Amino acid sequence: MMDCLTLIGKNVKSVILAAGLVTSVAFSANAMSAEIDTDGDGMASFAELQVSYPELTKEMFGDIDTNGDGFVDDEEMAIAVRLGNLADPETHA
Ligand SMILES: [Ca+2]
Ligand SMILES: [Ca+2]
Repeated sequence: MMDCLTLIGKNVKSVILAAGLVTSVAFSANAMSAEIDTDGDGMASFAELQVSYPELTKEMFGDIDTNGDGFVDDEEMAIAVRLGNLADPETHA
C-alpha cells in the first residue's frame, strides 16, 4: 500500500512537471499540434501542413493563411477547422 502510494505520488509529480513544460512552450497551442508543427516554431508551413493533409493545395493553404505571411498559425488553423476548410487535427488521422 505504501509502495503504491509512493508510486502514485511520483507519477503525479512528473505529470505536473510535464504539464508545466508544455504550458510554457506552447501556451496557446489548442489547434496547432506538435504532429503538424514538426520544427516547433508554433506555425505550420505549407510543407508541414501537407504532411498531415496530403490533399492540401497551395490554393487551399492561401485561403487558410489569411494574413498571407506564408505560415498558418494557431488562430488561422482554428478558423480553418471551424469553417470546414481543414479536418480537425484532433480527429484527423
Ligand atoms: Ca513549423
Ligand atoms: Ca498566417
